Order: sequence, then structure tokens, then C-alpha cells
Amino acid sequence: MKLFLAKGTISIAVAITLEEAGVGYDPVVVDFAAGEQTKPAYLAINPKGRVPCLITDHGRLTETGAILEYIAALAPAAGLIPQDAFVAAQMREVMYYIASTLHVNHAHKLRGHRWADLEASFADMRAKVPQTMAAGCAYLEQEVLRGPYVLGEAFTLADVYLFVVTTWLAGDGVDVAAYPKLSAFVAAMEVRASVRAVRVQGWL
Ligand SMILES: N[C@@H](CCC(=O)N[C@@H](CS)C(=O)NCC(=O)O)C(=O)O
Repeated sequence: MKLFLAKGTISIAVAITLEEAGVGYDPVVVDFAAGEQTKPAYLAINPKGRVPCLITDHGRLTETGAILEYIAALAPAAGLIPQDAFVAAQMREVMYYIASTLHVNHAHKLRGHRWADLEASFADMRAKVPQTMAAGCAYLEQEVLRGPYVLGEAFTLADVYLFVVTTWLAGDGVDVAAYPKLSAFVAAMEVRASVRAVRVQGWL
């Protein structure tokens, strides 16, 4: 499979998951600094102009959560989705929260043009990011994180997804040290071989 990714983006969650699953892949780095994701060559690959995009034998897949689920299904032995239906739904509860709320809040820092046209609107949206991201961290800390991983001892897709978001926090004006459970989670993730592998590549 071919994975289109960009440094520091949510697409790195797919790379980490492929590492966890032991599924080989061919990475293609999309250069956001050069705006490659907005150019016709990339739009022909993914008309959304976003990463990740996974090219499989069956066709193109986009949306991080869907791609992570596909990889987990390809490698059931990796156990990336809980067996218990309710616990699996709790994992997805976290993943949907990340996709619909945390990621969108983060995007208000650099991507305000998705929602508004006035320069003043961008500044307003950017200024709100430390507050909305901190609110998300407080929710995770108080209501979600069981430790050492999101759902406790079991390592799941939600961990990979959340980990990449935590790498954005400093840049979003949030000090992860203020959240002890989240800090411990980050430390547990940093020592995993999958995370080390993407760090060696310079993707995070
Ligand atoms: N809902 C998509 C969002 C993907 C997304 O927005 N990716 C960002 C990087 S974190 C992107 O490609 N941004 C490019 C742009 O906005 O030009 C997913 O979860 O995969």
C-alpha cells in the first residue's frame, strides 16, 4: 500500500498504526510547505486535498479513523480493536471526539480560511485555540484516560490517534505537563517502537 502523509499531521497516526500492525507500506511525503496538497497532481490522488490518503489494492481510502480501522482489520493479531463490543465503542467514542472536535479546534489556528474570509476572523479563531485545546485536554484527563493507555492496559487505535494530537499541544499553547494522566500517556507512547520509527523518519 502507498501512504500519502505530511510531517506533523494526523496522517502520521496511519504510519504508526501500520508499524504497530506490522503491515509494510510505501510512504510518500506531501510537502505542505510547498502547498503540494493543493496542486492538481495531489488532487488527482485525493480530491479532498488532505492527508492521510492510503492507496490500497481495492482503491483509495481517506479519513484517519476509517484508515486506522482498515489496518486493524488487516492485522487482527495485533489486537488494535478491543474484542468487547462496548469497549470497542468506547475506543471509537474517543476517535470520533478527536476527529470531530479536537482536530477541528486545532485547525482553527492555521486553517481559518475554511470557515471565514475576513482577516479579523482568522485572528479571532487563532486566539481561541489555546482555550479549546485546553478544554479538550481537561475532558480527556478527567473523563477519559484510564492509564497507561486511553482504555487502560490495552493498547488500541485510540492511543495512536490521540498521541499524534498531543504532539500539537505545545504549538497550540497548551502545556501538557498540566495534565498528569495525559503526560504519562505521552511518555508511554514515546517508548513504543512504532513511535520511535516515525520519529527516526523525522515525521513527528
Ligand atoms: N477528517 C480528515 C482530516 C484530514 C486533515 O484535515 N488533514 C490535514 C493535516 S492534519 C490536512 O491535510 N490539511 C491540508 C490542508 O488543509 O491544506 C481525517 O481525519 O483524516
